[in-house]
Amino acid sequence: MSDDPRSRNLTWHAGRVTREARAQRLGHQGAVLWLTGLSGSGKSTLSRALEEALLARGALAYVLDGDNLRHGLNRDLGFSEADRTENIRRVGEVARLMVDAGLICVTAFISPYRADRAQARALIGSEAPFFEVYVKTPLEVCEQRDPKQLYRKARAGEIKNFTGLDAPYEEPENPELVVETHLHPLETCVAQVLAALEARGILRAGSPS
Ligand code: ADX
Repeated sequence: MSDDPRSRNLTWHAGRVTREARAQRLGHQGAVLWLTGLSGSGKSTLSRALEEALLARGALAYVLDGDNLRHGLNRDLGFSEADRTENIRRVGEVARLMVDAGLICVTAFISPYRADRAQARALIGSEAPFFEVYVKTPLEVCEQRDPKQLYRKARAGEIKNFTGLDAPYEEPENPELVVETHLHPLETCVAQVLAALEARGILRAGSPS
C-alpha cells in the first residue's frame, strides 16, 4: 500500500479550534515529556508523580505508559527490534494527538533505540516542545529492584531479548535532562523536571504547587 495519503483518497481536515485557543483555555501549551530508560529505572513511578504534580499546578497532563499501552493499542507487538520501533512510532503519533489537544503528554517507554526517539522528536518537535528525560538508573540497580521479577526470568533464559541483557539500550546523547532516581528521592526528581520545564518556558514559574 502506498504511503502517500493522496493516492489513498484521503484528505486532511483541519479543525476550527486553533492551538492558541486551546492553550488559552488550558493556560499552557502542549508538550511531550519523553522519559526513556531501562526497565525498572523508575520511568512509570516518575511519570505518575509528574502527572500528579503538573495537575496540582493546574496543567493538564496525561501519562502514556509502556506496560499499559501494551495491554491495548499495542497488544499485537512483542519485543523484537521491529516491534519496539513500531511501538514507539505509535506512541509518537498518539503523543502528537495529545499535544494537538493541548495536553502535556508524559511518555514512559524504554524506547531503547536512538533512531526511534529521534523520529518521535522530529514528529512532535515541529509542533511543540519535545523534552527528553533520561532516567539514568544503572543496570545493576534496576536488576536489584526487579519489581516484576523480569530480570530474574531473563537471566534464567525464560525471557529473550531483554533490554540491558541480550537486547540493546542506546543511551541518549543529548537529552534535555538526566534524572538519577537511585541518587535522589522521588520528590527531588519531580522538582528537577518541573524546574527544567519552567526554565524552558513550558511551565509558568510560580504557578500554584
Ligand atoms: S519498548 O522497548 O518497546 O520501549 P516498553 O516500554 O513498551 O518497551 O515495554 C517495556 C516493559 O515490558 C518492561 O517494563 C517490562 O515490564 C516488559 N517487558 C517484557 N518483555 C520485555 C523485554 N524483552 N525487554 C524489555 N521489557 C520487557
